[in-house]
Amino acid sequence: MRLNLLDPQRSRPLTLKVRDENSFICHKRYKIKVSFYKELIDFMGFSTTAIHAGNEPDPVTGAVSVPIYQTSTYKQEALGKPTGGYEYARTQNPTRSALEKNIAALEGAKYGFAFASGMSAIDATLKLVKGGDHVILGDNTYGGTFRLFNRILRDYGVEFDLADTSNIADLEKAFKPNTKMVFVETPTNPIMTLTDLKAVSDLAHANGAKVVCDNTFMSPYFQRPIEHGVDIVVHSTTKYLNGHSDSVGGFVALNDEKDAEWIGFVQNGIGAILSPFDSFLVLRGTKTLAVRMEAHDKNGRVIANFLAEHPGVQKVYYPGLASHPQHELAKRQQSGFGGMVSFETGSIDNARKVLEGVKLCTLGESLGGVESLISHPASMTHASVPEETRAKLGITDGLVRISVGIEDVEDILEDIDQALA
Ligand code: P1T
Repeated sequence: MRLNLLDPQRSRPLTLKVRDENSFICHKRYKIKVSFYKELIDFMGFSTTAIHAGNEPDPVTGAVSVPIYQTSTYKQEALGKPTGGYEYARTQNPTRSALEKNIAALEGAKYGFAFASGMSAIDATLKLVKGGDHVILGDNTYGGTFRLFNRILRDYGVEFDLADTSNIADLEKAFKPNTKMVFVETPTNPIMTLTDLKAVSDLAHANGAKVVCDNTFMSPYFQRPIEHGVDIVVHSTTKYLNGHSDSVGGFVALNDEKDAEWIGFVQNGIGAILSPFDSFLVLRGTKTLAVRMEAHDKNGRVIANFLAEHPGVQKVYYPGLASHPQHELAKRQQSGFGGMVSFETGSIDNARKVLEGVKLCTLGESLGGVESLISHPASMTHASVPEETRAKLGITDGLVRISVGIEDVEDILEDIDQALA
């Protein structure tokens, strides 16, 4: 038999001729059974995978960086015989395919699909449910996710209820006979509440429902939801995966073949695809994901600790603080805490002083870029969430969110300090 393996440490897929799955091959001084090697390649280091998975040198020119295949269609040698296997760029594009392999590998998923935005990736995932199905949505997600359910999907007959997915007893009560999906974000935007992914996956699966996790805040560098039992991972690649605030995109990663087939069908059928240029940018971004996430995490911890001691700050939301109610879960489920920090200033006036007083941090929506961004969730990212829900969750008018960048931390600290003064 011929064995095709994606070995991220090699420049092209490894093709071996072996007798059968019980044959032995040599890998790094060890003799390993073929069946076992397939598992082993999943254990390549994260950075190696980030730099090499999907990033094979161009077979025609040898270009080390995957080119931007800026084309809408491909020549067919004869009727029904596309030259390189590509037919039309909505369906497939080599730059996008490279990115899809890359992020799927980082999430430990077999299949990956790149979309035009995080919202279109979430929307495509929700095409796995139909009118009459019920979805449980975490009660604190990005405002746009709530808006998609509340203002759009509801009109197509998709039922949903909000639940505090950090509380398993609360979640258990939300299941109905027609519940097909549980959608969670962990940590949540912007309150940084965690959901125990293993516990939620066990409960959902026992009730015949799939679990979707929005992994935007952690990125696969700090959290790999599929390893905890989650079925589908979604991302806004606009944030950490791209990392440079210059591209809008989204991603769906999953292992189930039938669901993957449907997501691929939806991606082509609806056409909310990531462009070749954006695919190139994100592919370039993921190469440095590990070093950027380490830097965000290091700076995030410093800023969170500084804010926790500041007399002008009433409360800090950051899972890396020992005072965070789910600090132990964060240590277990994540391998870092990241760069997102929210804090309570007590009033809209105090919040405004900080938001308008910063000089280095930029007031604006979004997160996950190399530059520090500061925002006001109540009037910006979560404006579409009803006021009473916001109040219940702690998204007050005095809440400020910082996406801590990777500038020199002393400079970020000084900036926030002078704005709080
Ligand atoms: O903006 P877009 O790429 O469509 O991604 C939507 C989205 C999905 N999931 C999470 C957790 C998000 O935070 C977002 C977008 N969030 C912001 C724009 C923000 O400032 O929080």
